[in-house]
Amino acid sequence: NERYEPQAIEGKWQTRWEEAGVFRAGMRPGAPKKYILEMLPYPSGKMHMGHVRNYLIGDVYARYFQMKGYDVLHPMGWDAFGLPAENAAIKDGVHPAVRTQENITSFKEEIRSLGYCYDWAREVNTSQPEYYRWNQWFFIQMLERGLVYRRFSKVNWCTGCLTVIANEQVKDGTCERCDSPVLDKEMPEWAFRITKYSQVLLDGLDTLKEWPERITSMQRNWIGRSEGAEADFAVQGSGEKIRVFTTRIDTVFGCTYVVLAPDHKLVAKVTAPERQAEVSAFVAKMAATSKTDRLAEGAVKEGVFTGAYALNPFTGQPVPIWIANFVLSDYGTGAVMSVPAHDERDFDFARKYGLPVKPVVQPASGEKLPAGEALEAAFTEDGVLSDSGEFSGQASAEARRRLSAKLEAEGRGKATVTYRQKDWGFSRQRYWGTPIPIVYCEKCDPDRRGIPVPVEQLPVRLPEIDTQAVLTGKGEPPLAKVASWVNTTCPRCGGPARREAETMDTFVDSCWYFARYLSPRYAEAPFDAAEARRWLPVDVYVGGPEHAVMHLLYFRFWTRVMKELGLSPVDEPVKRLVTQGIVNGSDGRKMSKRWGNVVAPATIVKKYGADTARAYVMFAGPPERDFDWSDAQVEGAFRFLKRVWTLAVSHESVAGTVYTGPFEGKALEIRRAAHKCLKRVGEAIERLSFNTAIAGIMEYLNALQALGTAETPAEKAAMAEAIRVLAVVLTPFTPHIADEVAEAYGAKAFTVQEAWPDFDPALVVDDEIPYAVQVNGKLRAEIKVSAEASEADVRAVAEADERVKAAMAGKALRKFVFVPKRLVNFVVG
Ligand code: ANZ
Ligand code: ZN
Repeated sequence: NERYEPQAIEGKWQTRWEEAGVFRAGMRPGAPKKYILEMLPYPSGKMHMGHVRNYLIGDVYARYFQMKGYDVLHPMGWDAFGLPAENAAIKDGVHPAVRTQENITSFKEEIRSLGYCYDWAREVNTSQPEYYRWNQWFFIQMLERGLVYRRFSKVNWCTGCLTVIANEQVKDGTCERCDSPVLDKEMPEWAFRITKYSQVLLDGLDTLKEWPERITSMQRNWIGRSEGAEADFAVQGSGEKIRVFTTRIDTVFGCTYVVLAPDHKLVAKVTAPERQAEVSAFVAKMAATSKTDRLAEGAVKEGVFTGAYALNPFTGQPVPIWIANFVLSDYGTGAVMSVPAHDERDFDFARKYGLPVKPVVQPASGEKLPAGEALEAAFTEDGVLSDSGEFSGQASAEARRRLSAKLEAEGRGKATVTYRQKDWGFSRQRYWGTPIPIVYCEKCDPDRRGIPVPVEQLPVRLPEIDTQAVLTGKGEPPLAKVASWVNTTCPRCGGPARREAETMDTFVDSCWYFARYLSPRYAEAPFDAAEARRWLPVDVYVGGPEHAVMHLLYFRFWTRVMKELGLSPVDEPVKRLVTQGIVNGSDGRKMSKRWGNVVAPATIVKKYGADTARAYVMFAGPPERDFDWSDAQVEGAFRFLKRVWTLAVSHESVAGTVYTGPFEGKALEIRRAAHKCLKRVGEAIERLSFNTAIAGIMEYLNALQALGTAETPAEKAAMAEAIRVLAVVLTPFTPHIADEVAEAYGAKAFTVQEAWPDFDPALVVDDEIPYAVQVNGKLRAEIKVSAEASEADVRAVAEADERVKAAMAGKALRKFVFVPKRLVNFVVG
């Protein structure tokens, strides 16, 4: 065909690849492996450009390494449980399973239309019992090891919807959906003890050398390790002690008041009778304010005095005990020693309520802070202690060590390490998720701690439901309404019992799916440990940076657990992480319905074909960078492929030319262009610099066009090779046109199954300097090497020349003569 018509060729190649099983992993057992993975999608029905880009990054890489001879694993699956399908069901009564299946079908069709190279034999769907039974299995293993537990925690309870709602849905104490009052309610929930791994997860970050620094530092902050001390302040006139947590025990002599969280358990005990009314009112007000609002930037600091006093453990001096909005009960010990001279927050609070300010750390510069109320702002840096008894004159760091040691020796405190990270509460009042495999039996388990379902009874399947009756969005968790399911028998006594009606957070599903791909139908365990030894860790993982601290932390935690369970040998799931940038609309705003700037992948594929869509998206910028959509550049990508097509068609008569050399003049130029292109594109792909790889191919195309038609047998043979090389370098990016061209030039296999040829080093050097190559003083060859080439480079290129090799064959080298920028001479005999 004279004209480039992608619609006429792309479907054909997709079918052929599929039928031939070209992308099956595990077919090259002795070869080195590459496991290339993109974050599995929530099947929302339609693909957007973010998906296109995400999958292309992995796809280009996967195709390239397949050509380099690797056994490549590149799987795809569905994060199929979750809220959108359930909310849609609440609206229109379509069962989430039905909706999800429809979405998967259409999403998969779109993936196919873009020519992605997935091993579909390993497809995983997290909403299938064969998958989620292993979530349940993990749950039970972790329960036995104390890594899963049941706790009570505060939730936002909407008195109208009769359900738990998220912090974001609470506006001024009322529900965003129905305007009813929202109350704090203590609810039981299931949690993973991820904090047991805080330090391990922190240390592991140091080994993740190929993760973006932005992501590892977000995880570091999220885990939030801080070294500090705990100290006991005795409550005056009572046997109680307030234990505070501080990172600045060196400031303890400057503590002028103590603050408890409003919900601290000692508040009721210490409050003086005459302060009772005011304190209770404040506590109630705080209970009605969400934590987010309490801590919001610029939130006013407020508090009340309890009427009680606590004794400084070092000075024995009494200081007033307050409660305030900015102290949280779930951080540290829920109690703070306040040092207004050295902490900004304490300083503001002291100013507002007229509490004393006492500097006890002086700047290391030797300058002296103004005393007391004259201090204009808190001095928050380390320095030298003053007015601190026997510790005066010590530097902050040293004082911290000594003060902590003293507390410890006296049994009144200790040095501590605290982490900001919280355990992961994972039970959800939803239908469309993994049932938690627990039953409650009043007889065997009066405290309702929960009895695990025996492993051999797994999976606990989601029941069939009357969608409209069960998925209403109101009241108890949906599964609690399914009497035939929720009522069961106790595995211990056989008496009546009730199932846990909450389901698991969908982040559980994505914690280990990368391992399920290794043996997706395995029925003995979540995955086959032998396969894990072959394939883990994932070599390259591509996804959105928005997952920095949830998914990307949770799956690191899960990987540690899988190792402890003897399932997998690795400490970390992923070697190299690539977080792709955003595709904005042509107006520079993130593509969104709201802005009306969305470009649907299907539209582009229909108009220009998948190869144009692929080439454009990969050319538009480095993977990690955002880019703005440009119709003009899409046109440009299409014109580029038309030129590829025209070039291939116009030279078709050279296909199959047999010629063995030598190559000189134009023929040599053609070959040099081809080998330089192989080198440049290969190196760029390995750096994930896909845009420069395509730029290299474009330059190559220009060079071939400029060289014009091939006339002599040498030129024809060189051109035939050059066009095969063009097909090779295009394969990762635009695989359909690549296979079409290669086939016309006599290829017997799919280009992706052909080896990515090694470039010939002699052909890639820059042509500035010609060298005469002599053997025993007789000219045997002329080579060209880069001006920067060293003596060793020139010698290597000369030795690699066929004619030089022939002249030296069977003889021993006696001497090597090197005349810079002129000639080399091999003296042999
Ligand atoms: C006295 C002090 C003096 C403090 C000083 C700081 C500076 P990070 O580093 O984030 O861990 N704090 C402790 N528990 C708290 C709670 N439950 N809610 C609010 N604030 C709390 O911060 C630890 C510091 O935050 C602690 O050190 C404590 O104030 C405060 F010159 O203690 B500091
Ligand atoms: Zn029982």
